[in-house]
Amino acid sequence: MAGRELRIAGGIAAAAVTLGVAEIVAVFISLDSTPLQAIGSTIVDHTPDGLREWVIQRFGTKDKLVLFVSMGVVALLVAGLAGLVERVRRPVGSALFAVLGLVALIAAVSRPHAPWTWALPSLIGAWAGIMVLRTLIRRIVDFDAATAAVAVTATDITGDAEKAAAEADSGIALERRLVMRGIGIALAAGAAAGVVGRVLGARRHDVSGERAEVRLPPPASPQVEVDPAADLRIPGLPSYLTPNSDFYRIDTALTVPQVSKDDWSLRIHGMVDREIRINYTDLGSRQAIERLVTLTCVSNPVGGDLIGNASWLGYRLDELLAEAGPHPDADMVLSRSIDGFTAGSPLAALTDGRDAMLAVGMNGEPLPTAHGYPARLVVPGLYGYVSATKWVTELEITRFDRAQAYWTRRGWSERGPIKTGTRIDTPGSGKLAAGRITVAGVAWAQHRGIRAVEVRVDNGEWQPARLAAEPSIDTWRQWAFDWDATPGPHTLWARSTDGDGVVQTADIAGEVPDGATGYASRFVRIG
Ligand SMILES: Nc1nc2c(c(=O)[nH]1)N[C@H]1C(S)=C(S)[C@@H](COP(=O)(O)O)O[C@H]1N2
Ligand SMILES: [Mo]
Repeated sequence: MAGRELRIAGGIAAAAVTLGVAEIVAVFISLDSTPLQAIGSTIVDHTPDGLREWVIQRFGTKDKLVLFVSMGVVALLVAGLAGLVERVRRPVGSALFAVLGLVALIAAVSRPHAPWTWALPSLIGAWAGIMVLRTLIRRIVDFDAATAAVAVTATDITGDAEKAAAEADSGIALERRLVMRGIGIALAAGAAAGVVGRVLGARRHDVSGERAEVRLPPPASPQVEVDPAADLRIPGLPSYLTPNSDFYRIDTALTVPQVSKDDWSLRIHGMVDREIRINYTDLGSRQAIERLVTLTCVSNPVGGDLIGNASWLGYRLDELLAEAGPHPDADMVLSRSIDGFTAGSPLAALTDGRDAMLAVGMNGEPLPTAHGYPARLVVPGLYGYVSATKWVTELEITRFDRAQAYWTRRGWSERGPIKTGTRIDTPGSGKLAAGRITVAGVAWAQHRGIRAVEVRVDNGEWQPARLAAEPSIDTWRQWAFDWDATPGPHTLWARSTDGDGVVQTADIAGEVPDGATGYASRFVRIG
């Protein structure tokens, strides 16, 4: 390695120290306070809509991985550059470290609910990185000097040239070894600190232990018992209830927030007669309900899988809100999560008698941490982005003309009632043998229910599909259609009619700003 490469490696090693030290400091503060985490979350919150849509389309729920890999690549490049330009008397690389550290620090303390201590990981990390960078660069300069000395030796000394050159060479080798050892130690120490910090931090803040101990309250009758006829049991068709481990996850959180039930509380405030705060133990004195509700993401494209059905255990929101006494001129409930995400729900949707709830259980278990432990909102009939706040800590009663929620500020519609949708799950697209083929899927129009599903082959007549039982109008409904497939290419179409008798629209619309529309379709080749 020559001087240039050594400088680049030195910069990268110093960056490793910065990030590693920051991870260690963050163990005592918060997982979200590290430079990568803070900058990453800030990027998530400020990504232009077009880019966000593109990333989600290309990478789906791997978007967070893509973000971290991209940040890693940028960090490597900048660190290498910092090493390259750093000089003993002109610490340009150190200045670069300081600027980036400051950026991370500002990002960290600007996170919602972040106390000033969130500045410490970036501050101490950047300081440690600069110290290491300075030390390594000084060594590299010594190495360069030794190399230059050899050049001089080789040209100037005529006498015992070979011996002198050999001595000088071994001097260079020694300097180089010293420099490489320094770089190696810094890299290893940085990486080790990073790993140890992550593991210790995760362990210290992890709530899966206490979650496993939670005993859910018994729900009032009627307790959920799913009619077996809700499941058609057709291969390729997902089960009526979505297991927690298969349930889609969508949120802006880069790491799953770890909120202890002992620290959690829900504050109901704003346009209310009396502000109230409810903690987890207070909930125990209230009557819980258990309900089947299908959640859907507004970003679900036609045919997509950002939809899942669960039985939720929780507390009626109309009752909790009544305790605070919303003012008659209020029309919005702005729910806020521990990490600053907000959703704006129509107050009417939470108080019109539907089973809107503060959920603590999902499919018979405490909420999984990724789905909002210890408490989240579930509102039948509204897309998740306007209703389903996970790790919820606040309900602010306000007005749509006064407040804006997270996604509304980013170009999505202020209100998000779920649109009637149909999905074909089976057959998959591809080549199939002629004969009897069962076409099957799911249909949803939460809080209106599904009255009919129809299937059309190519340009033929719409024909009724058979429907599974519908245990609740707040959930999806399975359907199936037996098709005598004839050889050739075919397109299958499916559409639904909701409980009010309204057929879903054929108009094709994208997800932005308020949900995709259009019939479900599947191209197959028979023969
Ligand atoms: N705290 C928080 N809650 C959130 C979100 C979020 O980004 N942060 N996303 C919402 C969106 S867009 C959807 S679709 C649902 C998804 O809930 P799930 O991950 O449990 O399926 O959560 C909602 N609740
Ligand atoms: Mo969503």
